[in-house]
Amino acid sequence: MKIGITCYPSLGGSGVVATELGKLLAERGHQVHFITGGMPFRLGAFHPNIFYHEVEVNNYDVFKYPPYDLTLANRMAQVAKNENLDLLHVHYAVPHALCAFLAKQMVGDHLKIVTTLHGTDITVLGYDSNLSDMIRFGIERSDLVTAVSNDLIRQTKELLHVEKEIVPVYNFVDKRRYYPKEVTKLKKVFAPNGEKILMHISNFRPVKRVPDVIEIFSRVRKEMPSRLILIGEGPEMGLVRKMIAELDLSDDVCFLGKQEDVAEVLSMADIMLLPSEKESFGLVALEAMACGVPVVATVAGGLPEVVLDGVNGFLRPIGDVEGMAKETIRLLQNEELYREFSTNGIERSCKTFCHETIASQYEALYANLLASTSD
Ligand code: GMT
Repeated sequence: MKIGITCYPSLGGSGVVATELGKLLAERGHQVHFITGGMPFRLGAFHPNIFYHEVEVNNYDVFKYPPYDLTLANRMAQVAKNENLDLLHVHYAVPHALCAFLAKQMVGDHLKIVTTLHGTDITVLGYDSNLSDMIRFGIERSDLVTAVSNDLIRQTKELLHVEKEIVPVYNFVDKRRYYPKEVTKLKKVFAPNGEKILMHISNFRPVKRVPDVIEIFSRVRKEMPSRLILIGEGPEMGLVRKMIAELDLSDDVCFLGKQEDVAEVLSMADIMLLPSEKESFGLVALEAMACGVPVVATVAGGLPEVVLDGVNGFLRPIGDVEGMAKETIRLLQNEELYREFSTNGIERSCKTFCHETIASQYEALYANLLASTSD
């Protein structure tokens, strides 16, 4: 198949999933064309089946708002025509589903549109009355729509009153890269006296509730020597730094900024903290599980479909920092329980979220779509 993929290329779970999927499809012999506003950050090494088409937005003085959407639609249509694409798989509904629809109008009905909903495209932007009708339209005009969790499907139907079938396809982790790595030396750098390492990775947006991470850490640190590693960057960083200074935690918190390859760094963690307010899936929780790290998180969105409470992590209500700190301490003080959770997480990541299984699922959906429309 010849597949066009569009996603946000910078940091973010949807971009990671789109890029990793593209690489897997290329490995399976499909021709994959990334049509994006920049080089997807996890694209990595050259592959003969992978092509990159940059969307270059015109910043002409007349434009108050540079026309990303129109330029993208135009580029999609160009690539679809020149490369004879079978389908465009767009990740994140806004504006990508609409751009794909426009490109299809330009190219013809033979070009199929697959849209994957990732989370905030529905759970945040779906509440904006300036966008909601457009999001519903984009979903309904896609030939196939998938979402990364059952909870996201439920929310999409409830919020936007979408009638169209939405197929659940979970995110995945590539177990050839994500497994518990030997990091004894590296761990000594961050926790020289055998301190426990708590970790949080996100885009530091308000929905991630990073201040709760700090609250949890400050409670855990009172009970046992521990360190907190924060990975990522975003709008709440200033607030987070201030809070860390005020609580006098600076000596025990380490900021690693944006990291491209987190597989190694994850293996250093003893616990992954994800106290989000909204989380359609929680890719970072899955990546942590694959590296043998138990997750302490909230009962938000699709997280309970990834992290099983009392099996490979603990889930507590949103904002329950006391409860999450208590469960973190319980796990860190009980070696047997910790080992069990760690093993359960690895097993679950390999079985339910295996990269091979999910890539086959997408492949089958594409093939059915193309077969059903060519009859
Ligand atoms: O986490 C974010 O805010 C980024 C966002 C994105 O679009 O990259 O993540 C969403 O998609 C990820 C990949 O499917 C999911 O793992 C995240 O749970 C989801 N984020 C939210 O729902 C807040």
